[in-house]
Amino acid sequence: MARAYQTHFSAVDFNETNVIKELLESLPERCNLHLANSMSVRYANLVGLSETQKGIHVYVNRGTSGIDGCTSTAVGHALTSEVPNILITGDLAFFYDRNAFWHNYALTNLRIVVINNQGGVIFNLIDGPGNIPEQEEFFITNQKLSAHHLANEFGFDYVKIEEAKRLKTALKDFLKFDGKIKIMEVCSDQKSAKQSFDTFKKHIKLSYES
Ligand SMILES: Cc1ncc(C[n+]2csc(CCOP(=O)(O)OP(=O)(O)O)c2C)c(N)n1
Repeated sequence: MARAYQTHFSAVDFNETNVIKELLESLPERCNLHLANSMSVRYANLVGLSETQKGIHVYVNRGTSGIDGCTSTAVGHALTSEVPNILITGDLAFFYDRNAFWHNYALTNLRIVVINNQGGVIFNLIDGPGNIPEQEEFFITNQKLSAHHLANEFGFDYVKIEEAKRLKTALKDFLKFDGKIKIMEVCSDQKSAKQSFDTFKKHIKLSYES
């Protein structure tokens, strides 16, 4: 696995797996990490945290697998905990649960990373739904919303990431806990997400075979 990791991440590409890797490496020493369904938790599971990252508590409703309530859970936890709370979510899970922000409490210790590939990319990446004619409309559910509007509406800080060059410095800034809820929207697309995930799986498979 370590070899797969090295091979896969030696290229400085901009794709969902690379973003997750950079983000997990940048997490503060003590924090709560919330992972939405579905690719957020799958990516994080494959990329993993390092042995030295001992103060990070990971939360995910993987047993029930709903996209409903992933944001609400992170919001509730942020309201009741002292440490930073970081949520990684896809666009459908994020917009589906937007009422999580409709209250009057300040969320100074919450950071949200929205991987926006304009649909539920999970259904492009797994066998089964990937091969049927209704895939686009009923499984992937293509959509065009931007988290920028939501951030404006609620008065949150917002940063948009579209290339690898800005990612590291943007993450440093984003993860400073300086009193305001922040949203980082990572612009992705179905095609590159599929490519990077397939390549990552290939590298993992090869590392076990050789
Ligand atoms: C309440 C609910 N409705 C539908 C689903 C089925 N479902 C599982 S993952 C998913 C797509 C999630 O899309 P997104 O949040 O953009 O994440 P991505 O797949 O891109 O990682 C859907 C609709 C679900 N898990 N829960």
